Amino acid sequence: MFAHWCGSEAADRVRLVTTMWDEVDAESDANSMENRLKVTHWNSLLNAGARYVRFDNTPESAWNIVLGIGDTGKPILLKGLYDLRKQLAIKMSEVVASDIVIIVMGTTGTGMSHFIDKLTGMQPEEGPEQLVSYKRGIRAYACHYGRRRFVFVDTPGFTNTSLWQGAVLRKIVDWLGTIYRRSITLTGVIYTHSISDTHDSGTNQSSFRIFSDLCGAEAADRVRLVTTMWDDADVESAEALENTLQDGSWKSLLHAGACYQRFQNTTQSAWEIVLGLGDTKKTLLVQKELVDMRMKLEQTTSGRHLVFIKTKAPRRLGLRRRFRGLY
Ligand SMILES: Nc1nc2c(ncn2[C@@H]2O[C@H](COP(=O)(O)OP(=O)(O)O)[C@@H](O)[C@H]2O)c(=O)[nH]1
Ligand SMILES: [Mg+2]
Repeated sequence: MFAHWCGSEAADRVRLVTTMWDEVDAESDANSMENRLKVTHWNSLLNAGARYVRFDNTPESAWNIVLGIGDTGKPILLKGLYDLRKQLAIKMSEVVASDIVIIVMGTTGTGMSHFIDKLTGMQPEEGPEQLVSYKRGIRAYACHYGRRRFVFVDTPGFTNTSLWQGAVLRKIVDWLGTIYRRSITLTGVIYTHSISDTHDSGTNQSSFRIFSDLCGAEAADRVRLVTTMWDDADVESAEALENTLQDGSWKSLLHAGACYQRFQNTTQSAWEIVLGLGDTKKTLLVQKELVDMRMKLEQTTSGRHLVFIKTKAPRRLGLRRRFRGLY
């Protein structure tokens, strides 16, 4: 993430500094860690012009590092932050079979995009588009962790009408079907649920049913059911909701092998959830139904209860004006 923020143009402004050398017991271990960092995580930034230095825990050492940078100013962090979303966004055709692909789904507003922002270091998106669930497409962001490339897939989220749930499901399923036709399967499917909601609402229940039917029991071990907004919630009612979900709507998917986790609104917590998935890949039920069994979306387990419209139907039916006020 740090490397992305800096960008390669400003790499010569960067000093990668190791600390705690005076606390090291076995110098050989520290040396091998130092070498490992240089050839793995730090490699691309060093190649682009960054310098590596040891800090000796003395004022002179600190000043040497700072003065060694010189006084050439370059926009580092702000430029990097501004551009990060553009830098990480990839097209569906750029996803490859060796990627660890993780899709995030849930009801709109439960923190799907925020979860991906925490993983990648992207700033939240601004503007009215953020509110319009149906109009948003599927977006994929690629970032490296260790030697692996992770692709996080952000979805528009389900809302409270069957019509829009169908439209969102179609977008998600088109994406999943297209990558599966290219032999790309998923490592993880994350479902976010806001724990600060006071109860398991009808919208949440229907979103979850679509989600669960889309994954299927065989791929359940790839699923992480994640509650968000713990820092915003009343703990007592949040824990009561947590129990209600685990003993109610979520029970059968958990029984089939899905895991339940709390998201603590930190980068570390997001990565713990993601890394806990390992790198096993599986085909989701809807991918088998669509591609292997050649079903139409309307016939699939997740799609058969929904209402589907053609993308341009709202204009033809004159519904667009009615819905404009709602979303
Ligand atoms: N305090 C807190 N805010 C969160 C958390 N997760 C998401 N949010 C906020 O909730 C709002 C909606 O999140 P967003 O990711 O856009 O929802 P999405 O529709 O599911 O993509 C944003 O303002 C987020 O910053 C969380 O765990 N804690
Ligand atoms: Mg979002």
